[in-house]
Amino acid sequence: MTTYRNLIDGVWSDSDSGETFENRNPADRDDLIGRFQKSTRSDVQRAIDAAHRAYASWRLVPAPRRAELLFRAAQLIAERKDALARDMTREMGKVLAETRGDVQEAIDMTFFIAGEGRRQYGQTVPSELPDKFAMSIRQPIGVCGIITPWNFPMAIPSWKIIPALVCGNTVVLKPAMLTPLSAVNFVEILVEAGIPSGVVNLVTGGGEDVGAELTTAPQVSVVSFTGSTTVGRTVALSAAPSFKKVHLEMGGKNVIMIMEDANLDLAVDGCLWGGFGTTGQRCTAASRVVVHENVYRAFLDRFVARARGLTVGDGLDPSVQMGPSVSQAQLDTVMRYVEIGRSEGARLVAGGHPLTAGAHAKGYFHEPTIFADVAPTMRIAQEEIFGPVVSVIPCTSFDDAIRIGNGVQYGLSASIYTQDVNKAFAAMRDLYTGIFYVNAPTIGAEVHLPFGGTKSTGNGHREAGTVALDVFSEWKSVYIDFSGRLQRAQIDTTELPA
Ligand code: UN1
Repeated sequence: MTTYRNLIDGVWSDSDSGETFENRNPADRDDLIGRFQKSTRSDVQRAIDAAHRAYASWRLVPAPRRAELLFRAAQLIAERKDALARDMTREMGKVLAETRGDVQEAIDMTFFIAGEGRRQYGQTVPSELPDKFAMSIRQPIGVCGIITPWNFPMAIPSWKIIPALVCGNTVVLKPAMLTPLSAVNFVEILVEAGIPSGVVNLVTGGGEDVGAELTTAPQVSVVSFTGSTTVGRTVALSAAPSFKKVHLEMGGKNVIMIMEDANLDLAVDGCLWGGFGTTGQRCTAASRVVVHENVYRAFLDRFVARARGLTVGDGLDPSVQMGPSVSQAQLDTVMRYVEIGRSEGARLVAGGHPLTAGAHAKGYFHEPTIFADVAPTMRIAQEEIFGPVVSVIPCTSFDDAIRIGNGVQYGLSASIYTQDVNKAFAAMRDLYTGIFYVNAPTIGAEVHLPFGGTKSTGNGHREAGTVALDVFSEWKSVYIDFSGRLQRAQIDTTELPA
């Protein structure tokens, strides 16, 4: 059994605490994956100091040269995709096909953003004055504190770290305590690709120590966080006094709207994949399905039959379709919401129980669960559960569906199933979310378009796409006067020569 270390200033080192924590397989608690450093605020401070020192030279490396190292990293991830995916399934439970997808997102993001090493476009504009040049350039910001969740243990670190690096920043990464191995694997590859010492640092441990230090330390200029809305609020509050740039990517309660003209087979497939993929543990999960009353019964019967037929088990087994919840705490949350749904009067039509016998005895398994006849105001239709629980809500019209769809505090992703192009476009315009799908579920965003949400899902920033650079750079406007005389800008234009 391996004890993994923090990476600080290019050295894999033990925490000052002398303590470690365990990482176990959520499909089999007996499977101990490794021990990781339970880090202190002093460890984080050393990592921040290292990142701060490394920034002085990394920011001056030409962006195309920085990108060369990133291209090399993408290549290495691709070569090791299978082993990385297996480690990830073992530490967080989602099925191998999905962890391969997670690693692939890291590959795609790294190649895509490395390309930005040659494309950090600014603007060149005419000056108001003669013999004067005007332009804007992107500048790196400094040390970035990166705080990542367990549900996409390699993809999300890559979404944040790679754009931070290509812009010339340095990084301290705090991965979720449930998935530190994928973070170590990712950072090891960055080191192997030639990223210099101190440019990327990794510190494992809890939010109250590692996270708190990253969000308050004066030398950290940017914080990028993906996780729950509750923790996101804490991050924003603790980063506010030092005016850090804060990027938050938080909860979702995403809706699939099924209109009466929808292709129901397609819709059922979409709801299964959107609702139960990653065991429902995606911020983009389709946890609400709003169905037109005229097709409600037909849809529900098929959806329930298919959900009951899903094979739940260890994600390393290729015949398994849905893995465990990531932890006991997450499973407890799922069970608590099943109770809440029952007590609110929703009709439990599939699942509803943990799976504890036989092959399921040692993991955090739960049946794919569907509540029908859910009222839009019920807690199971309002609150993010982050588990395999889908609420099906009847609606009477297109307008009713839009109203229900928008009637939550979150705004990440939404989808409509319809054959009517007019309804599709109207819904695309009127759903107040950051991502929208037509005839596809709410999950599966691609790396080269912006990713993020409205309302309590985010704070106005986006990651992925070329706009990812906006979080990790700031603009400098540059004026070069080569006239050799004093020229006064913003004078009354009547003073200009005829
Ligand atoms: C997340 O759930 O935190 O669009 C990210 C998707 C994936 C990313 C999900 N590409 O579902």
